[in-house]
Amino acid sequence: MEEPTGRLTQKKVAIVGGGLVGALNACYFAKRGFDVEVFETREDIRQAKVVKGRSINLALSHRGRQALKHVGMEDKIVSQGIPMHARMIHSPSGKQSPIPYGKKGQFILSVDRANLNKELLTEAETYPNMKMNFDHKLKDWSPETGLMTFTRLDGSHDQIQADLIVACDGAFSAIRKQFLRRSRFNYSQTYIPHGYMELTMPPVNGEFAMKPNYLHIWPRNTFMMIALPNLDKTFTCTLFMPFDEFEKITTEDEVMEFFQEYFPDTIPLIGVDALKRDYFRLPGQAMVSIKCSPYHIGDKCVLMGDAAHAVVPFYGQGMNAGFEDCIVFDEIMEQLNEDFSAVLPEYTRVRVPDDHAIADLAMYNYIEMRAHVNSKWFLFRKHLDNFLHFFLPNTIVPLYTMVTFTRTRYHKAVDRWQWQDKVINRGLLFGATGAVLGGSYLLIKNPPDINKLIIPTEKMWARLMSFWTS
Ligand code: FAD
Ligand code: EGU
Repeated sequence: MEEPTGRLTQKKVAIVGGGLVGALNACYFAKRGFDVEVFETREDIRQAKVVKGRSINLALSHRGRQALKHVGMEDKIVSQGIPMHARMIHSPSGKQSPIPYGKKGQFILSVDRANLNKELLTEAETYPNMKMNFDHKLKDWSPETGLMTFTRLDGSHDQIQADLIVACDGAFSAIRKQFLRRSRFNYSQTYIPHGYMELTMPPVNGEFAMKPNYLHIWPRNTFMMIALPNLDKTFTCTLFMPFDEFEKITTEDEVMEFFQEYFPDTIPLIGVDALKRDYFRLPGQAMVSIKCSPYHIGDKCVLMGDAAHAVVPFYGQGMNAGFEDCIVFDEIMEQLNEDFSAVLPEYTRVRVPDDHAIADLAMYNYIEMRAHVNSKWFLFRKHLDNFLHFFLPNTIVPLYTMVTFTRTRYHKAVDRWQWQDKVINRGLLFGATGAVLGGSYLLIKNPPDINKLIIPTEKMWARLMSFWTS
């Protein structure tokens, strides 16, 4: 068989984790001609009857799509997603207000996590130089030799050696444990006080219960719910709420009271019985934010996706950022001729500032939403953003636009956002100062007769009365 790159001895790349980022990375490394093996704890999800795991659907945007495009998967995945052209803000009274994401034709996609994972695994398997190993849980590995130990369900062990280990084993990465034992490795993790719970909204008479092409949002300060559409005409609603509030609700009646108070319009749509049942199916799930650096050890091992940077989901960017990691690594591989000893440090140098920036942005948005975002405030802020962008399209670009619809480096997007904020504030200050100065000037030039300024009480009353009655 012909080798894609014509190399005589292919280097062996082990990808640990066959989740979203691991499966995509398998395509990237296989495409370059490496001898690729993927090791995944779970059984093949394409054969599994029940797929457990986090969130059912995800918002896919530009960065993720670009990464899929590199391996020829964009069109296929996009065709299986549901476009969301706008957010739909639900007020407590049940009023719905759409706010577009951008110009016509700009949208994000609601994609099914399990389906996306399956498609990526199937695509990876089209490369003859790629081998999948399910039921392989990494227990330990040696940063010195690169020797990995896997355990299997039958209790057996497997030892495998590779030239490069690509850790895509998620937020609780087993590979990362060895990084933590080393000197000069920076690590921070923060659990936020909120948990999330997923609830399904079934179709009504065979149709979507709400308008399908929207990301539905119920912003209620500390409580928030989001709903994304699925191909089977259901919506997956994700309720975000502080853990202590989750714990306060212990009976079916308390569930109904809570929804009656905050999300009354969703009760008939989710259904009273379903709500009472599903609320107690699983406890609230935790969310963690993890930052670390460097992302590599020598020329042996590199962290990508959630293993390198778990972010809270309040920007819809976790998977998108992980997918972008794959492109960035691939670009550096191209520049540096696949020399791992040069590529790995360069990847850390280039990628850390951007992944840290998106982790910070997502956390910032969490704090902001929780502090004072109700539906009125959300509508106001998004309309203001869109308004300024409309009048100054080249000066003011909303942060979410840079994050969601461009490949502007995340840390550059933050810089630009801070600069824009200054410009906007200066603009307001200038406007206000101008008004005061201009007003003063006019007053000095045309000093009003002081006697005319002091209006007798009875005259004032007459004026007020005429104002109200006219
Ligand atoms: P994972 O998806 O966690 O995959 C890791 C894989 O490694 C798993 O298959 C696991 O079985 C395997 N594994 C773990 N340990 C081992 C081991 N020791 N040995 C072998 N294999 C192992 N992102 C978006 O872009 N848009 C969104 O709208 C969005 N919404 C979200 C909503 C919620 C509520 C949450 C929690 C997250 C959301 N995300 C979103 C983030 C997204 O889910 C993650 O960023 C993404 O799944 C990361 O992919 P990954 O492959 O790095 O990790
Ligand atoms: C959370 C959970 C609206 C899927 C952030 C917007 C999210 C998603 C927003 C989840 C919000 C929040 C943005 C997108 C997206 C908004 C975004 C959040 C998808 C700033 C499945 N967020 N999410 N921002 O602008 O840029 O619409 O679980 F409510 S998509 Cl929290 Cl664009």
